[in-house]
Amino acid sequence: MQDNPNTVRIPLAELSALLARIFERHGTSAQVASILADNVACAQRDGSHSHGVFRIPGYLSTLASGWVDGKAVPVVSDSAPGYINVDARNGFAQPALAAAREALVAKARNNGIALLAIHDSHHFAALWPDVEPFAREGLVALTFVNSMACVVPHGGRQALFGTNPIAFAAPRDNADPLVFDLATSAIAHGDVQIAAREGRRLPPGFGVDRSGAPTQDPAAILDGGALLPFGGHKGSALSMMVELLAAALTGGNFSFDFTWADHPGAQTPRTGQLFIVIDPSRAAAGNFAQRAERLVRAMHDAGQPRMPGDRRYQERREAESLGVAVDHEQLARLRELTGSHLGSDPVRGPTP
Ligand code: NDP
Ligand code: PYC
Repeated sequence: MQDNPNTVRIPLAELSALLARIFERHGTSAQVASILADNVACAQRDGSHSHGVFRIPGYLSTLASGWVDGKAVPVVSDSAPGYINVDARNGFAQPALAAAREALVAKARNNGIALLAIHDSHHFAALWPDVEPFAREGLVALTFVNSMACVVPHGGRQALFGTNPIAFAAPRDNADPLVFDLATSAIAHGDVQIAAREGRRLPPGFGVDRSGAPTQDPAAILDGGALLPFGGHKGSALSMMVELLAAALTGGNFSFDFTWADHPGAQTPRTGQLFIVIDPSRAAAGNFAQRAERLVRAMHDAGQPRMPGDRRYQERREAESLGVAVDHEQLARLRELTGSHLGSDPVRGPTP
């Protein structure tokens, strides 16, 4: 695909190192910085634009507000043969997953299935990086995260649910895993912000303004309005399920439980995340990946041109050969945020 003329390409490792310096300079531990930097850099690499470098200002204003603890050390409790709880201690969700991941995989392999329940965590990212690696190890994984009250339940009058994403990953036979990762709202909040910034109107049925009237104006949704679930009552039911699994079950906040009012600048939801990991080698059929392959072939034969995840893998392959695409001005701002922006530009050469 032709690059936008304002885009430069930078190696993934360089982008990740740059982001890690920024996170650490703005109040995280080195370990948290490295985990978040990899997550954001990989989202940017795969073209997950609403959760790539676009999110850095939100991470930094949240850290500056004192709302999240960027140095939190998660506490992992082995509560049953197939059940792990993690108290993220008001830190980010990804370090909490990292702390429990090895034990979770061991339990899934030993028992056929295992569950990881994270609470008091902040998830400000795409979910696919959390599940895709499980599928690369031959496991099936599901995850659920609730966020902040900005979605009106079906037929309701006020925002209550979060944008509440669900991600799923399953191994294939000699192919990249099948992965879907979707908000249960008609559109992710991040994409509403991007549309507002670019002055684009949204399709009908995505949101309402502060008086509850339908609107296609993203600014009206952000200014006291709200989003709607995708697919009417069906998306609303899935969003309710996410609140139950990611909050009621984990012990984290519901999306309507917290307020940023005392922390100006805070943007990250302080909620919970649930993982279900299954070892398909324990199944009666025992040939899950081959059966997944048969399904994919049948879907292609039925006319579906691509599987969920395929667009990301395509962007990833391009980034692996050309570098990760980043807007030139955005990259300059990132370099300033490291406090040592007299570096070399991967495309334009050394800064004079
Ligand atoms: P999209 O609607 O862009 O995509 C949803 C899924 O559908 C993706 O897996 C995508 O695959 C797939 N897909 C899209 N178009 C097609 C197609 N034509 N054929 C087959 N599959 C397709 O995602 P959302 O806007 O709902 O979410 C964006 C991101 O926001 C997600 O990463 C989500 O995790 C994140 N988010 C995070 C929240 C949080 O609290 N942390 C809250 C809400 C959202 P592909 O990627 O290959 O296009
Ligand atoms: O895009 O809806 C969203 C979102 C919420 C929290 C992080 N991303």
